[in-house]
Amino acid sequence: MSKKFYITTPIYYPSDKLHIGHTYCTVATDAMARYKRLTGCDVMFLTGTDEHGQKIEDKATAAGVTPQQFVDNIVEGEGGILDLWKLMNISNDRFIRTTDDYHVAAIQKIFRKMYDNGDIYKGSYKGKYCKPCESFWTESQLVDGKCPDCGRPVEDAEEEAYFFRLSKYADRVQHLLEDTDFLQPRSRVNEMVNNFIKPGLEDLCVSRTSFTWGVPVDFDPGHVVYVWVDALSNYITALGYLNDKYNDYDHYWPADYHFVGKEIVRFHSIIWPAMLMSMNEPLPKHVFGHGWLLLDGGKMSKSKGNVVDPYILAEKFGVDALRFFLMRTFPFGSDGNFSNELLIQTINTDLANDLGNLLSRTTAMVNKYFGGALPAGCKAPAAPQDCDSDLIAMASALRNTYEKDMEACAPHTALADVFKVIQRANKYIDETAPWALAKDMEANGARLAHVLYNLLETARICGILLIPFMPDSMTQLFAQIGADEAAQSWDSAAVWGSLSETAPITKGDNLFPRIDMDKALAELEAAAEAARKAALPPLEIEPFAAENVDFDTFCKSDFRAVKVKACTNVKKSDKLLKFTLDDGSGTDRQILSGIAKWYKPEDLVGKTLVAIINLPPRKMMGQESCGMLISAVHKEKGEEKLHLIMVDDAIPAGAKLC
Ligand code: ME8
Repeated sequence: MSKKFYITTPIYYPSDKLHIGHTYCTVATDAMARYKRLTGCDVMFLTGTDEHGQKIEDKATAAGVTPQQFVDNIVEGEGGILDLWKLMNISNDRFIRTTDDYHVAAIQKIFRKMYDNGDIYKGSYKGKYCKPCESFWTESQLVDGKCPDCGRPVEDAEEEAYFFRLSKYADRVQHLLEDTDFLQPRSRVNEMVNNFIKPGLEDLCVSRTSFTWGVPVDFDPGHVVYVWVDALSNYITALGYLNDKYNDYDHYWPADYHFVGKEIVRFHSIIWPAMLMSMNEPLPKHVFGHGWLLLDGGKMSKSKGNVVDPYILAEKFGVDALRFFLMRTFPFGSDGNFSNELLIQTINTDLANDLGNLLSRTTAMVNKYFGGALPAGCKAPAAPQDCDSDLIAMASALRNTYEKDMEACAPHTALADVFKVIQRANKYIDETAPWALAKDMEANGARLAHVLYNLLETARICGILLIPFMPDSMTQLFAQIGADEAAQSWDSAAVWGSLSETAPITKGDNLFPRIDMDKALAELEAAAEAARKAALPPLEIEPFAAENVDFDTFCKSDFRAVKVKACTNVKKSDKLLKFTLDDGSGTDRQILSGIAKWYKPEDLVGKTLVAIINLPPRKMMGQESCGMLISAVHKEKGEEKLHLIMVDDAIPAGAKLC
């Protein structure tokens, strides 16, 4: 019976379209799943979407649709998550949505099970809440008073809530992290133990009453289940745990690997095992926390506006080249800086130059010198030379090192090893100079055939090991070198000489044409600009002022950077927000601004804004306003829209704008 292998990606928030950073983890999981299938494992590869929570509810409200309509569009709509995974050739066996009925019902049973086991109890929650991350934090966990994950301001929150006895499992979880290879890479263990377990693991708030878009607690329907309890459980509900939709929990669980980004390692390596301990279920074997793809040194995120669109890149460079780049370039456990230049450089060097050239030169020579098939007997040379045995030894040993790398979740190292052999093969062409041998076919024909056979065989072995990364391109490679099914198998990758001596060779298109860097960069910039413009709503701009203002008059206006210390709604006004501002003077400044329609007060705390401060104070709704906050204003479908001008947080309060 074949060995089973269960691997998962995180389930993605359908709050925005996905970017290349999200694609990174799914491609890595796909490569691993394909590798395991290649080796003969019975693989279950799960991905999906994490659709509940306040963030989604808020976004849906802003978009004027129901939360379900909102997530349906991002998951199933054109250019949505399902389309993206299809485009990227993701071979998941199952796809779970946390709004699926079977999952919702199973979550209610899971919650009740932990409650019945005495691990969930009712209490009242007071704490610091980060809305975008949907995470509660203790004072000591905050960094500079802000959310330790995303750096945004947190707010005080108190509500009646259910709690999970996470503290009860602290010792067992610490042992799991420190004394086993559960959490990888090893470097992540200290961070978890020192930052979260040693300071004292507190019980976890696992229900909410402040919004409704979630799984209701069936025995207390005013509460919805905390989104992370709902989300983490997907890994077992998708196998049929406490539901009848699927029936392979006993077969596939425990998971072999959860691949997750580093910022959600905490949930997967502390909360998730504790939940499973509470339910008396086996623990996953490994959690691997990969790094982030960075852009300009920071994490890509829609709110920062620095995302890279995988659709544009895949269309321009091909899906396989993009998949390859992601896996080849960035060590899986570390952060890596994404750039279009690096992408093009990698494609040109590894794919066009090294692999593409090896294949096109070799197949062209077999066609030119032997009419498309080598003669029988070419495998065994009359007089082997050092360079032959060197190449053969390297290629024959490759599968073993590659296997070790892949088993250690180091796809970047596995690919580096494959490309060392490809580079060796290209050097072998220079050393053996087939074109010189071809000048005297009578004397050198057998030697030439042997040289070309060695090259084809090297391409075949490398091709097999590249299947998990570039499946479609490798099908083309095998067609060009005439490798039959047996010669494409995992087993045959360890057996030198598996390619038939007389395999029919076709010279096809270069699998990876060279890319003109400057031209491609300009085209990408134009495509990104077009996408940015298309995403903007049609604007109606205010007419420009006809009259000039004289310079001295303008200079009298005192514009300053101000930091929002507090912001609240003004009673009985649906227009006004009251700001307490740091203007650098040491005394708080109060300004009232009519922007309540466009902003929630809590979202503005901590932001750096621009104010004109030398206007005469005036009273609004009985409160004094000393200055005015500057906004950009335009009309959208006839309706006025205001955007507060926010500037770099590095600008100190009180800095003068001139
Ligand atoms: O976290 N580089 O969903 P999500 C690398 N719903 N990986 C990145 C990345 C980047 N720039 N940006 C995002 C969630 N990711 C939860 C998961 S699992 C039970 C629930 C990765 O859509 C990120 O690290 O915000 C995470 O692993 C994944 O994309 C999904 O992020």
